[in-house]
Amino acid sequence: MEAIGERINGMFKAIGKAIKEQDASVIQDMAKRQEEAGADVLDLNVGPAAEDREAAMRWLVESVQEVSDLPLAIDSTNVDVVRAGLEVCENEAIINSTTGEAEKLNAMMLLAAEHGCSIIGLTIDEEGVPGTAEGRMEVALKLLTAAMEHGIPTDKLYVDAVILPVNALQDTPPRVLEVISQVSMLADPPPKSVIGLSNVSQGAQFRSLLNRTYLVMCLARGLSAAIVDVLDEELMDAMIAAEVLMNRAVYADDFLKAYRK
Ligand code: THG
Repeated sequence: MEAIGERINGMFKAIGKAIKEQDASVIQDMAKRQEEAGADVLDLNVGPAAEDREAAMRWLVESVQEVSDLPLAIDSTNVDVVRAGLEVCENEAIINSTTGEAEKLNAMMLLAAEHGCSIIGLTIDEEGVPGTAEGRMEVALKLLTAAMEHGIPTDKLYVDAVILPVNALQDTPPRVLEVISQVSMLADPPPKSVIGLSNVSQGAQFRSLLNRTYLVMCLARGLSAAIVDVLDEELMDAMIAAEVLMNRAVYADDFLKAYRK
C-alpha cells in the first residue's frame, strides 16, 4: 500500500502557524519525519485559514521539495490552488482531488493530462456523496470515463470512496469497503483505490484503534493507497502485518524490520 503522509495540513495548529509565518523549517522537519516513518507520498494541504491559498500552496511545494524527493499530493478542491502547486512542483505530483462534478472534473483532468500526473477522484457529484455503494460506483465510472477521454492511463486514477466519521454515519465504513473491492474491476490496468483514513475517527474516542482496524479491513479488500498519519507507529505496524498476510509483502521472521528497510 502507498502510504500518503497527512501531516502537512494547515488544519494542524503548528502547520497552520508555520504557513502563516512562512517558517519553512517546521514544514521541512515534518516532511523529513514522515519520510523516515515510511511515507511514500506527502500530502500538502494549506488548510482553511490561509489568506492567499495559491501563494501558500506554491510556498509549501517549494519548501518540501528542498528536503524531499517524494511524490507530492497537491491537496485542494480548488482548481487554481492545484494549478499553482503543479506549476512549481518538480517532484512527481498527484492531484488531490477532483470530484465528479462536470466543470471541476474537466478542469482537473485537463491539468492531470497537461502535467502527466496521477489524480485522485472523489465519488462526489452535483448531488453530494451518494448514500450507497452503487451510487458511489456510478460516480467512479464517471471519473474513469473522464480520465480515458483525457488520455490519462486508467492506473493513474485513484478512486476515493469518501470515508466519513463513524460516530456520525455508522453505515459508511462497510459501504466504502464494497466500493474498494469493486474499483479494481472497472478497467485494465485497474484504477487504484484510496481513502483519507483519519476521517473515519474524527470526533471519536480511541482514534488510533479505529484507524488501524479500519485500515486492515480496507487492505483485505485490496486498498491501493491511503492518506494516513504515518507517525502513528501502531498504525504502520498493522499496515505492514496486513500486507504480509495479503501476500503483498514477502514474509520474514522479523517482517516489521524487513519491510521498513
Ligand atoms: N480524501 C482525500 N484527501 C483528503 C481526505 C480524504 N485530504 C484531507 C483529509 N481527508 C485527510 N487528511 C486528514 C488530516 C488530518 C485529519 C484527518 C484527515 C485529522 N485531523 C485532526 C482532527 O480533525 O481532529 C486535527 C487535530 C489537530 O488539530 O491537531 O483528524 O478523505 N482524497
